[in-house]
Amino acid sequence: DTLDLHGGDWRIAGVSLRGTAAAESLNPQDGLYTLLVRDRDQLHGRVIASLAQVIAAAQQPRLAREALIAPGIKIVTLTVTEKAYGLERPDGAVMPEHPAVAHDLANPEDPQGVLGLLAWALGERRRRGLAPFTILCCDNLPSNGRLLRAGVCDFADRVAPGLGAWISSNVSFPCTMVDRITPAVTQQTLSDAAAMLACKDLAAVETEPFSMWVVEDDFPQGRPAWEDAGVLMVDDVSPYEHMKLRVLNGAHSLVAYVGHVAGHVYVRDALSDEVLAHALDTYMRCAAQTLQSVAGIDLADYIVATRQRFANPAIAHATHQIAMDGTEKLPQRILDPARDCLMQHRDIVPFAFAVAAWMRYCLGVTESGQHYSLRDPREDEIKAVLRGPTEDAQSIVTALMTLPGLFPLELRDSPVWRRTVADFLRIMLASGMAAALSSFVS
Ligand code: CS2
Repeated sequence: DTLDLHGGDWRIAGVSLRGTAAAESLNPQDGLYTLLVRDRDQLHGRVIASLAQVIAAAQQPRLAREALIAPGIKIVTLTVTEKAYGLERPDGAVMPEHPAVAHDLANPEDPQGVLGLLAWALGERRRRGLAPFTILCCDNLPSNGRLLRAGVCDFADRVAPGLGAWISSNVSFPCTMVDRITPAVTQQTLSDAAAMLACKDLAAVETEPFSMWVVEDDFPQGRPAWEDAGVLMVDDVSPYEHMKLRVLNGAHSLVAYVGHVAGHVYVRDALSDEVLAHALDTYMRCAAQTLQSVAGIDLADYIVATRQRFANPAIAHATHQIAMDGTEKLPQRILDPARDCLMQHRDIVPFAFAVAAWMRYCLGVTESGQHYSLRDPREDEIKAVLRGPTEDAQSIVTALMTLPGLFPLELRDSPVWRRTVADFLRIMLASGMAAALSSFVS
């Protein structure tokens, strides 16, 4: 949008760390791709031309490294999902056993993961006397810039003592809050784009009309005039981040677990269940009570708008897509606000319901008997602790609550929290999700 308004010479060099599909589809199309925007009864399409090239780092690691040390690179943005970083929470220490981190600690000159590549590139830029780039994390992590700063510095010090301190004082890691629902691409995406363009576009993507970007304004090497395209450039992202993670993403995870287990393939189908929609409102109102006020936003309106976005009949957003990586998502979305409510003697019931739904999901079978993969990096560990009889709610709660590092201590130690979760889980197991939802909203 900014290029469209002002022109100029900013461009994006994309790097895929693992897959090759983006490079294979985009490069033969000169980086052009269609963005389809699906509204309730309208479909808009637009060809985006901001990508200069895409590098598949797994195939061309040298090209990826060269891109990162090119003098013209001013900003490195990241959208790699929560689990790709290999960072401990909340302090951002590296997880030495994370596969990409382990590889890069052993091979710092041939890095493959996020932390390894960033540390290598910053070290190299420093050695060559090039200004460092700004690192912009766009993933749904709490205080994403701060967390990533801690991780990159920790990693850098492990491979090049002193580099961490240099990064800490010379590299900026602004925090962000990015919000736009983006379902996985399907054949429908590609055929709608082809019909609109009268030619094939193998890199089309689709999204909803809503879009919100909030970015901490700390770009020592300069940046595009994003504010002209509606980005809120602020001093402190955290009120927006909490609002989004706790209200929108928390509710999204709730719908995903309840919906997937109950057989709703898409979020919009789940929302057509009135009791579920009501439960969702109750959940969001409770989560909103844990927030400070957010400049320019009426939280009641935000809740209504969020529900309407989820219900958008044109968006086929799979509950299983959102349900994945629960152990990475639960803390910032559901467990942190639950802990806050517990400590402040507020209502914990909606959070306990959401956690019970996640635990029910962890059993790996829908109510109609279909087995599925949890799509969680800790899937094996979850299966191992759940081995044995899974009819007993209390033992499931105990097993999952004691997964190392997942639940805050305050929740682990709270009999009332454990009991409330187990009570909902018991209803889910004995009488089903619909009965549990009714009991929650009654
Ligand atoms: C979703 C998010 O998949 C998920 O976990 O909750 O990707 C969500 O769609 C985005 O954060 C919306 O901005």
